[in-house]
Amino acid sequence: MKIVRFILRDEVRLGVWVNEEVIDITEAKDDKYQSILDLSIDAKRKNRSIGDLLKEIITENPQGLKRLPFKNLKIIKPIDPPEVWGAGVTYKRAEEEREKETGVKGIYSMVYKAKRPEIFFKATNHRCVGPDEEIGIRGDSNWSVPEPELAFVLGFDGEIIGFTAGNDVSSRDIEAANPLYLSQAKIFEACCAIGPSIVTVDEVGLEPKLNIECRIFRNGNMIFEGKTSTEQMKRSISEIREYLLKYNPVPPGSVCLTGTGIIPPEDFSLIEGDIVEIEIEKIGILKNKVKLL
Ligand code: DO4
Ligand code: MG
Repeated sequence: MKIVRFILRDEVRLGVWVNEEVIDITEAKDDKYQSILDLSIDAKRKNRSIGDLLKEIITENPQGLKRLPFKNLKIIKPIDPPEVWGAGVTYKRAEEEREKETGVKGIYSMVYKAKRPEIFFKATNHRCVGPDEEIGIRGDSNWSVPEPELAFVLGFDGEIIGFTAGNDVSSRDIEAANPLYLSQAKIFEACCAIGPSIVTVDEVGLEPKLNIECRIFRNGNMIFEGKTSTEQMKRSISEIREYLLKYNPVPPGSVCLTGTGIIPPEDFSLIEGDIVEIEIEKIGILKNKVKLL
């Protein structure tokens, strides 16, 4: 099942996205379902998966739930993540390209091969945007890139409750100038996009094998297209989750991006007005316009 949030009459609503429609499940509970976390609490209480709970909600209320056309809805971030984290150099291509492009020798290969993955703090909710909102590129960078990544969503007790698509927008020249500048290359206004949906674990499992595509448009023309699959990832999701949570309490609803396997050519940089589309199978298309900060 795919869970989305949308705005209706100035109110945030929770829905299940099925084909071209969204089934509004907000009122299926007296005190309202507002996020996947509410569903995860009920699912746990009833000893079911979130997917089974959703099936039950939909079949028990066949007439009572409104069905709305997806294309007419203002879809927002599928969750407000208190924290967003990122894993890095999880694909061979990321190791090779970063070694080549940044001129910083050794560290990317070392982390690619090491037992401990690279995990970094990426964003807070207020730095994170949803579908059709603007992503930022830094005014003090001349080399900004999108990083299309599968992201997992944490529930209570550190369990993974679903997956979404993420854009780990990064300033490659700041990272290349000195690896100690990584936080500045990664964390800034609107540096992260997530959405459009959260696909539940019962639909894709805990180690999803999903195709990822990225398209970049400038003045209506596609100027970059890249593809990968999470099958190319060297690290497992459980490994990334394990290291993320080691001695580190991460609040429920937080999101972790799992690294990029799509890297635009070295001479490519995002500019204001570009449109970035990230499509992940079973999750949908995350589309954002670029804003120069
Ligand atoms: O090592 C720097 C960041 C890596 C990263 O964000 C990625 O591989 O996706
Ligand atoms: Mg990344």
